[in-house]
Amino acid sequence: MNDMSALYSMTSGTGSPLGELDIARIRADVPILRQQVHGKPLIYLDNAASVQKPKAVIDAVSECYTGYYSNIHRGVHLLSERSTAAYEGARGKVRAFLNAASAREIIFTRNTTESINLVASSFGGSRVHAGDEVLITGMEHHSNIVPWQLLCERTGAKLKVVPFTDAGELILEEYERLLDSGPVRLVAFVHLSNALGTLNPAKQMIDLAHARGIPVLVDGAQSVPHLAVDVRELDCEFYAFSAHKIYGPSGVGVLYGKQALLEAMPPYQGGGDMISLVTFEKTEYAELPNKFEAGTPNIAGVIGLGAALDWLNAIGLDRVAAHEHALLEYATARLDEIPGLKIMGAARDKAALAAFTLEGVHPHDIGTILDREGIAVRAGHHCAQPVMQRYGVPATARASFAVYNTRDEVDALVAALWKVKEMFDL
Ligand code: C6P
Repeated sequence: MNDMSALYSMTSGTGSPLGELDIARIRADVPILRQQVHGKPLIYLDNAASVQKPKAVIDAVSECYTGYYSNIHRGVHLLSERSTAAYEGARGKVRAFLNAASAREIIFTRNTTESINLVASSFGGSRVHAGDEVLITGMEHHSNIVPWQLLCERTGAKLKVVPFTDAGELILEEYERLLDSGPVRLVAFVHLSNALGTLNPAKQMIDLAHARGIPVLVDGAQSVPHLAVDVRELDCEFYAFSAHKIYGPSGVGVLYGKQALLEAMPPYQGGGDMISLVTFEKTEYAELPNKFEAGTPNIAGVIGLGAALDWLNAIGLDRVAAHEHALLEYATARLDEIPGLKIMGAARDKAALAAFTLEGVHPHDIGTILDREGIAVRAGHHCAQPVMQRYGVPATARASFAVYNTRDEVDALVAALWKVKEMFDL
């Protein structure tokens, strides 16, 4: 926590460490929350898809473009120096945020999806061969399935999948069995499931893989906005996330990778900024992290990510996690009051979201009717179709929380769901 955390200091007596005044201040920081939709105040509960942006982030992006924007790493002029310093400063903030050992271990990409594709292509392409196995879990987002399928198609390797229980918890005995049952070259699993809210036992899973000498990639797209992540404590080889889910701009992703591994991996893409010398005969690649950042990156977006991390750190991730936990507990209890509503995912360790079905109503209808009430939720398969297949449903409605959400908003959601039932005569 830094000095600004004193701004957010009252306790609420609702299980949340953030009092009403704190939440009011946090909400005041996020301009879009003052919008109306369909003539009603916006209640934004689609944070797992993408979170809304604090003014500090919007300002950082705008100040970059209005004050000092230029391309980075290239010019000797003042603007280029300033842009480079701000861009590399943001890399330093990400390093500190993840507690990575070095800023060289932080690669900027476009999003989580590209971070995972980078590893599948570069690490997978050089280390995974015919007959080898890649182990994922049954609750992965498509972004942590399809890149491995592509790799397996290319190499003749096999994709193995760890199953999970009806409650949405990975079956760890099966995980261990699969780790031992073939030549697994990489484990890739989601830290916090976007479809179930399950918080997987990342440290335990990484230790189990390491005991067998197997490297691990963690998909942190949903976890980083909700809990403090320490990559050195986790000891994972790779950790991927997106800026847009952690109060930053869209179009920026992060890949953390252990330095020795990144150094040994071939480049993912070729082009400008990732080289030290090019001739027609041969190219020498740049040092980390540039080796993996070909072409002009999203400069202002990266700087915006740095501002987002400052904003979140000022509140304190421990308090964010506790607030959202209290909110989820409250939401779960209130949603459970509605007959015919079934929450999908009841893991003991769960965070940030409640996905549900309502008997007799298609999730898309739920989403459309809630929208008319000013409430934004996501309805669909959440890019996790195998999870839907596991439960035999086509889709769910999902309310997902951010630090700015309140109990009143949960009450409004519940009231609107009662309206949905009335409309369908249920
Ligand atoms: N999930 C959701 O509504 P990108 O699109 O690359 O920023 O993130 C992909 C991704 C990867 N892993 C997990 C666990 C995710 O939840 C997501 C994005 C959004 O759930 C959009 S589909």
